[in-house]
Amino acid sequence: MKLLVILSFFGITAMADTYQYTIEGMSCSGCKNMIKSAVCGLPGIKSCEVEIGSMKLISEDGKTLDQAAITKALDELNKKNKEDYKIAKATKVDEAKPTTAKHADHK
Ligand SMILES: [Cu+2]
Repeated sequence: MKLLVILSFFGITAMADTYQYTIEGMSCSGCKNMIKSAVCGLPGIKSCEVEIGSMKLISEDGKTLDQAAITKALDELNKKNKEDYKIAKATKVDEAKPTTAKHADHK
């Protein structure tokens, strides 16, 4: 919270934390729905897209994704449903930087 105030003070827009995950053990839309209900409701997540074998999460502005909570949610889901979902890869996605407008060559 303090950090957010400082960032706003300096006029820096607080950015969201975006991650793309590769998930092993998913094979159908049932898996997709289970992971969705286990992960998408976690606090601090603004956008949650789950596909078979992957998911993309975006935090609320100025917050970071709680990776431990996400892993824990999957672990609990595995235990409850005897599944074996596992995050094989987590890649931080850089926010699209504002593209400097390139002037088209008018000839
Ligand atoms: Cu399935």
